[in-house]
Amino acid sequence: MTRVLVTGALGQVGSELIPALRGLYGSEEVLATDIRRAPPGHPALEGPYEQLDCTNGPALLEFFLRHRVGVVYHLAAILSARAEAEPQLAWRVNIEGLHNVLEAARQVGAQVFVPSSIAAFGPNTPRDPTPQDTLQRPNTLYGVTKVAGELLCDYYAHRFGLDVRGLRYPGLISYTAPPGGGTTDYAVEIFYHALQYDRYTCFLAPDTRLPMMYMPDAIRATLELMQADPARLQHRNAFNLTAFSCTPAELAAEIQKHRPGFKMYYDIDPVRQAIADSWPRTLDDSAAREEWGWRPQYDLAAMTKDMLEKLAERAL
Ligand code: NAD
Ligand code: AKB
Repeated sequence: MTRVLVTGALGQVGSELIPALRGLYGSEEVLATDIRRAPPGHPALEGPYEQLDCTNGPALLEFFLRHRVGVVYHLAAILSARAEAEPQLAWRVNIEGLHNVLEAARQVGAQVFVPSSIAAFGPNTPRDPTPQDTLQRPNTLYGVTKVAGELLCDYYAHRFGLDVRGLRYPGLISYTAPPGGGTTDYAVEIFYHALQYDRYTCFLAPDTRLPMMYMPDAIRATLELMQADPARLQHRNAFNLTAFSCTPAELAAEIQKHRPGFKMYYDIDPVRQAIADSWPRTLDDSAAREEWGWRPQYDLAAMTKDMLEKLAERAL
């Protein structure tokens, strides 16, 4: 039986990937880990859970050997806004942590999933739509670590034959765990504020268009890529992935269709606005569609309806 390790399992993605993986492989086979102690009631605690710091290479290798890890989903990271505030930490976690995971996986021959991001592009990249293979000169520390990470994954695949795959996630929208300090966090926060206060003050300008995706699509894409026939994968790693693109004003208008009293205000944060302005507005994900059959299921309208319904149910 394949034992599956998830790093950064308490985060926005891990909180939904863990139950999906346990549904596929069985609870005991999926080992959830994070640097933090898991809060009571977290889905990660419905099976094995351990604290594990991915920047500790020897501890990580010992974990791989002790549990005979066959697949690793490496989600531990520092996201864009926090990385600008703590660049040294972001380098350690995003680069040294990734290197430790790739080294451990190389030593035991494990399959690896590593997320990249729309942050791997920069202000000189064509933005509308951003091609799969194009100029990547990001000017954020998070983006620098994502490009370096993509290249490191390619290197391990070519040099050591490691089966390492990855997606460039767009901004992810979900209701299980809060986002971890990114630039697209507004698109999650807005729903909590809409339901609680019927108003939201957005830190990005109304016309800031960014690629987005509802978490069920992101989880399905992750599992589909990992199960895809390797013979069909020309890219393997760092696939562009998108579902829809929207601006804060468009998202607010969509929420107003369900909550006519909802009001949107703007108080722009120059740091996060500059980050967003350097990212793609729309993405060309035709490589993912052609090489492993990617198709999103949620557009802006379907995502908004489901988010509002699910959050309202949770509040009951
Ligand atoms: P998150 O910030 O919600 O979660 C990251 C988790 O990593 C946290 O639970 C944190 O405690 C943990 N962590 C931090 N340092 C660690 C360490 N040294 N060792 C072990 N764990 C550590 O992030 P997320 O949104 O779940 O993102 C997962 C991956 O997806 C990241 O690589 C991120 O860059 C990528 N991604 C996310 C989004 C998004 O919108 N959420 C978009 C693009 C890419
Ligand atoms: C962030 O805003 O930092 C993330 C991402 C798009 O990588 N959500």
